[in-house]
Amino acid sequence: MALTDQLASAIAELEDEKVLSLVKERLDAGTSPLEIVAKLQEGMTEVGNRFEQGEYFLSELIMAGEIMKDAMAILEPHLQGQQQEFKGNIVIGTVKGDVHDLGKNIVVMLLKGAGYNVIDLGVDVPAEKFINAIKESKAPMVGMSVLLTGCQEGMKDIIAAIRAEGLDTKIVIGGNYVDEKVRQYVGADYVGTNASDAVKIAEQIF
Ligand code: B12
Repeated sequence: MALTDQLASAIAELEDEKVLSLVKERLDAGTSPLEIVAKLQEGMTEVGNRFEQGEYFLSELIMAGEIMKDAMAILEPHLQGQQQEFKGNIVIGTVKGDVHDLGKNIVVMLLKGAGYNVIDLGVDVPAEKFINAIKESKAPMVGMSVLLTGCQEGMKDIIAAIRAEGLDTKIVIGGNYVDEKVRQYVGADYVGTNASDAVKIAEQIF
């Protein structure tokens, strides 16, 4: 896929300095931070494609991840709002076996910005950890991030374990490949493919 956007292509080419200066430039020009995130995500998808085709190796994946982290550090203050009072608790984590967290962290930032108290369990999160956090916080919503297709079965098991506890919480899955079909298969209540979906879904739940 040919990338037409300069920022998307800079991250795909792993041009760290160019990425950071373009992010700053666009913020200064008034581009919405979410639009900038979408371009970064587009570039990261291309990094993934190149990795799949054997053009990039693990070192390039790691490098792309580092560039993305630096770009997010610039964007973070612009993504978080000035909410004073919490609208409620949300538990979130990347499912067991999966350590991808850049996307999840953006979701966390946006939810915080929208006024929720987010309990972030980190990555590689097993069922018990989700269950304990939901019990403790009585969170009406739990978010699960997944990027590895191999972790789908594990996610299904985590959801079944939460349901078996009879907890009154809505389960929202999200990640790069999930869709309605995956949602039905794993037994989640909602599915989202970008960070603003998470906020829209939260508005419906709360
Ligand atoms: C960077 C990266 C890494 C980094 C991660 C660094 C980090 N701290 O996260 C590192 C180098 C560690 C890594 C490792 C691996 N990776 Co990797 N990685 C990627 C890459 C290139 C980008 C991911 C990313 O950060 N995207 C940018 C963010 C902003 O987007 P996002 O994650 O999709 O998140 C957005 C949405 O999905 C959504 N979202 C995310 N979570 C949630 C949750 C909720 C509730 C909601 C509503 C929404 C939501 O909102 C976010 C913001 O809009 C992807 C390619 C791709 N197409 O995704 C491969 C990719 C995910 N990796 C892949 C693979 C194979 C691996 C490894 C197995 C490689 C290896 N041989 O070791 C390991 C696995 C490690 C593990 N156990 O998890 C494959 C997975 C293939 C598959 N079918 O499962 C991909 C798809 C690459 C590819 N095309 O082959 N990876």
